[in-house]
Amino acid sequence: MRTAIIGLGVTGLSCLRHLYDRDELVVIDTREAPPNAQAAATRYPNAEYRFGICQFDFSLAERVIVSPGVSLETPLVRAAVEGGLPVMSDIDLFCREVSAPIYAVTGTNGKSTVTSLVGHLLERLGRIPGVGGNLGDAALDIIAADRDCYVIELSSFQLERMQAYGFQVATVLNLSEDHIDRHGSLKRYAAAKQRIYAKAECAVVNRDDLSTQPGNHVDRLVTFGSDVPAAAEWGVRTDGGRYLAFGDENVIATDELPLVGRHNEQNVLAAFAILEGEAGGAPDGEIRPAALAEAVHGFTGLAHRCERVAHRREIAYVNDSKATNVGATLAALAGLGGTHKSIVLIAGGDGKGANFAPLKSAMARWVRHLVLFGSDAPALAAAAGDDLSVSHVANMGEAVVTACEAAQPGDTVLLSPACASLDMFDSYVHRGEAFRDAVLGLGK
Ligand code: UMA
Ligand code: ADP
Repeated sequence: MRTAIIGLGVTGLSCLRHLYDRDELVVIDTREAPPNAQAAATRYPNAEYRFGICQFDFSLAERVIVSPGVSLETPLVRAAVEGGLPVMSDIDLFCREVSAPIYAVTGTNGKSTVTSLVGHLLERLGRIPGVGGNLGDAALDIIAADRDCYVIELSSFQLERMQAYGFQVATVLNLSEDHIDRHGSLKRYAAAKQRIYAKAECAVVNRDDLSTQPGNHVDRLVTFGSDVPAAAEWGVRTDGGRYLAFGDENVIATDELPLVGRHNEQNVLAAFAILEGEAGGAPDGEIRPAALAEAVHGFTGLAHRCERVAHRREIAYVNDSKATNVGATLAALAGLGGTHKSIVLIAGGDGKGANFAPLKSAMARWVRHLVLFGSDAPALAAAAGDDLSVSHVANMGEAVVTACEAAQPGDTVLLSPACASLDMFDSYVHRGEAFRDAVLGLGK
């Protein structure tokens, strides 16, 4: 078969490796020098490479695998579609290759945390999961003979171009505005997320967010939410303490959880619900809630997600660089905000076309001072309104010094940008490291 692969990033390279001995391959990238050009040419010399082009004659190709970073609206992909070629994602190749159960996680926020936590829980329960996808390691790169199941994080970009479906457990954790610049509207973004449920055996649904319910029929539903759970549901009980609960069974006290913030309570509940969903499909059934509570210990959380990087002169410094949309920053403010305005918030970057207005009341409630940088700083300042004190700065170093000067003992300096980083940094990781370096540079 002659296959065209569009994009030579992490995904493109994984597809190239996977298909090299099977298909005749042409690898196309609109960039003159894509990141993996050298490695690909050395390792896979018999593939054809076409870089720095926006048009291609697809008449000899039989299918096209499009990397997630490439919009389906680009002239290149449109030409392939108009030529009648099936457009696929790396996840289609993955689903066709593996026979072990797949637990698939999407949502606007919490995907990486839940995917990693489900992997952690499975390992603690004696399983051998492969864990990856949008999280970082391409799905095709985590396939291994000894894996007895897979937990994969899926983005809306991967889902919108997937053809194969039928996950053992699928979940949309939550839904709020993101990637509007790519999808055009919240409706189309939500529709892409919904594709995870097609032919799924079990759906894990957030009772707090109706848009996470499957639009198609799914045989088995497991739910989680922040309310008191009914029988066989996951939720929160507050009788004599605060507990994550399964029906009327208190499973774990929230102050024993290894992750901070109310949003992370929801992430742990979602992970428990996924495990229960997967056990429902197993011939020998049941996972006991007490075993899940035991297994959650030792999970340390991921870097750049509400990560405390320093405590200096009675001020906490928290790196939430992965908060690349409004919903994530709202969760961080609600999770870390106390009873008064004790947060100095550093935000800004590329807002991806988002509406920042929902931040206004949360900032009025919890933010003492707002420090802004990046291309959407003016839009964030407008959303904050005239009552909040705001500083505009040029870079992360200035942002941290300004935030430090504005903070008072007992406060938290929080980097939670509500924006993508790419206007000023290579990635959210680079942005988070710049924050940490600047904080450590403040000295004792
Ligand atoms: N690009 C071009 N021309 C091309 C191909 C790519 O300009 O011909 C650009 C894209 O516009 C993009 C960049 O190159 O800016 C990377 O695109 P890619 O599709 O090559 O990306 P990969 O390196 O394959 O990484 C992708 C995911 N990236 C995106 O979806 C943008 C990674 O998620 C994921 O970890 C990886 O596959 C493995 O599955 C990153 C991400 O930011 C972390 N995801 C978004 C998010 O989480 O919000 C969806
Ligand atoms: P994703 O992979 O979906 O981007 P992460 O687990 O990496 O999610 O978390 C990214 C950011 O989203 C965190 O830094 C936090 O601010 C926020 N967040 C995490 N979990 C939730 C949740 N359940 N609801 C809302 N926001 C969340």
